[in-house]
Amino acid sequence: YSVVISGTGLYQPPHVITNAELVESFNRYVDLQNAQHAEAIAAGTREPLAHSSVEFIEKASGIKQRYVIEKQGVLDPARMYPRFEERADDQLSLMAEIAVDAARKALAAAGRKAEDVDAVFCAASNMQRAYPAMAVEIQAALGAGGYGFDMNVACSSATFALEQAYNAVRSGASKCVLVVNPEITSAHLEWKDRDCHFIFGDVCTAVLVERADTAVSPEQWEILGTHLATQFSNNIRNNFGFTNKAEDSDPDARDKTFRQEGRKVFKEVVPIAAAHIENHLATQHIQPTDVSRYWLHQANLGMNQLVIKKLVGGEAGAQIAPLILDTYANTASAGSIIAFHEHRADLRSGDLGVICSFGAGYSVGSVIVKKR
Ligand code: CO8
Repeated sequence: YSVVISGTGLYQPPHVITNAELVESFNRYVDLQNAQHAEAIAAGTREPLAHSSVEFIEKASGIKQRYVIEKQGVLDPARMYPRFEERADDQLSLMAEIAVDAARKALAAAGRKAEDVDAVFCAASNMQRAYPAMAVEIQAALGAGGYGFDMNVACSSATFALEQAYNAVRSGASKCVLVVNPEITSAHLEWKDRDCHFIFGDVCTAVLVERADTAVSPEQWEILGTHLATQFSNNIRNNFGFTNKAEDSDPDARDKTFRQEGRKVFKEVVPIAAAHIENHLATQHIQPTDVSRYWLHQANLGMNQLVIKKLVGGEAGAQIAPLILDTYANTASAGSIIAFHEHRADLRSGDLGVICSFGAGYSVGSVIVKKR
């Protein structure tokens, strides 16, 4: 069967943190820490913490603000992480709640009802709990049929899930698959580390994938092919996990939240991503310059400019590779899907596009689409 993306949906959290607000609270945290450890710093047994700066953040990343589900806890210099209320087992969990919101929007865009869905893939860089799977809770909350499962390939979770959806529909096993990417990055980002405190934001995206011959959506994107690759690297890592307790490890240790070697990631991932896209397009006899739009992973402005330069030459103009990271920051797996959601209305029937993610793992996933 031919397969189309028939609708997308976006949940945008209610709170914005600007770089100015972020840096102001971070610098207050630094001053408090340095005052608290003044003796050790004076004795030379402890390094003082350094201030962050808005100029650095904007120059190094292109990020200007981020959306978060909860803001006060993040900006409280005595806390520096969000404050969520624990929910009872019979209440809808937070991850499911934002996924249901994005999913309903994608269903409406595609002219579908939840009962038309026969598979739900919840793909994100972290899951709120071990089990039952988030996808099964989302399936039940929507009233969808079939089955659901969770998957995690960090920043490439969405594109990897799109390949699973594409194959399920192409083979005839499923008719209509819902992919959701609830990214609550604010709860696993290290807000106390100036090297990374500005990088991430919260969001949820949803994509509906279905058989072309029965799709009813006014706007459809045929999936021409998908291509996934991974290559192990420790340069982006988070050691939080279910064995931590048994290892008697410190739950507040630095390795239990996001950390990365940003420079190495930048250097190593750009050539991998550019070559990956080029090779994938070649299998379909498409030149990189034949593609009208690249919806790239949204981690770093300079990174996307370099990937595009390698592919088509020149700078990454907003026309060929739109940016959303200035307003959303890095939203892990959801970034390329937000770009696709917000920047496709001007394309015409027959136009080609590539959705591509790259990040932790390392992992790269590309999806070639054509507007019907
Ligand atoms: N303010 C002021 N100065 C700073 C700050 C700051 N906030 N932070 C660092 N500096 C200083 C550094 O200490 C350094 O000083 P010195 O030269 O004296 O050592 C100097 O500025 C330069 O630092 P860097 O070399 O680190 O700066 P870069 O230009 O490399 O920029 C970036 C840092 C922005 C992190 C950049 O390297 C980058 O974006 N790299 C790509 C990273 C990337 O794409 N990562 C993938 C993200 S992971 C992912 O997408 C999914 C993971 C799962 C999600 C987890 C959610 C929580």
